[in-house]
Amino acid sequence: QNAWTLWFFKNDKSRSWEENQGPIITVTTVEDFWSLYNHIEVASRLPAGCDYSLFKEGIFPDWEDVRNAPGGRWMINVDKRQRSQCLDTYWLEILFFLIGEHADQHAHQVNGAVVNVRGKGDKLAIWLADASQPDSITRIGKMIKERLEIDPDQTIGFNIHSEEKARSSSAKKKWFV
Ligand code: MGP
Repeated sequence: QNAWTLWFFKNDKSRSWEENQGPIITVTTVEDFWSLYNHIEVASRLPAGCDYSLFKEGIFPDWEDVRNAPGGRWMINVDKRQRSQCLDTYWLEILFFLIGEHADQHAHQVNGAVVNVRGKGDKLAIWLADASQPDSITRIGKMIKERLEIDPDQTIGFNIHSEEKARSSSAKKKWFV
């Protein structure tokens, strides 16, 4: 349905956050996706401070892009001890969710996804276009939990970009599933 661009973020302190984001390649077919996936390092082996992002072609992976600005992101924290066991599987499942357009009638809401590799604990996020659509947001959140087989007792939260931008990382979460 869509062309998807993979981005890489490397934390170089001499450059701005935006300058540290660089597009790697845009893929349009499943075959292209696999040759890309097989050529790059898995997330769990990236140095701390790096990110991969996969976004629909034309969307910059930041809060400021016009297609992201009214939206938000579902956040999944991956404990340090879970990195080797879960991070790469979760990320691959999320990539399938994106390129396979598995959100069905809500697929237009899905702009992209990010994996943050961090010493303090890794994070995965699914970025949605419109934070004013609680029904599709919660539906997608439930789909992700099911797909990743996250324990139903464990909650994941949705952050609104505009609030996050304003309040940095301590933003309040508006929805949980
Ligand atoms: P981060 O990389 O999402 O998480 O944001 P990290 O490194 O775990 O840090 P924490 O603050 O969540 O604990 C780190 C910082 O990068 C943010 O505080 C912002 O300064 C910057 N940043 C992150 N994002 C997603 C954006 C963005 O979309 N736009 C801009 N301008 N800066 C961002």
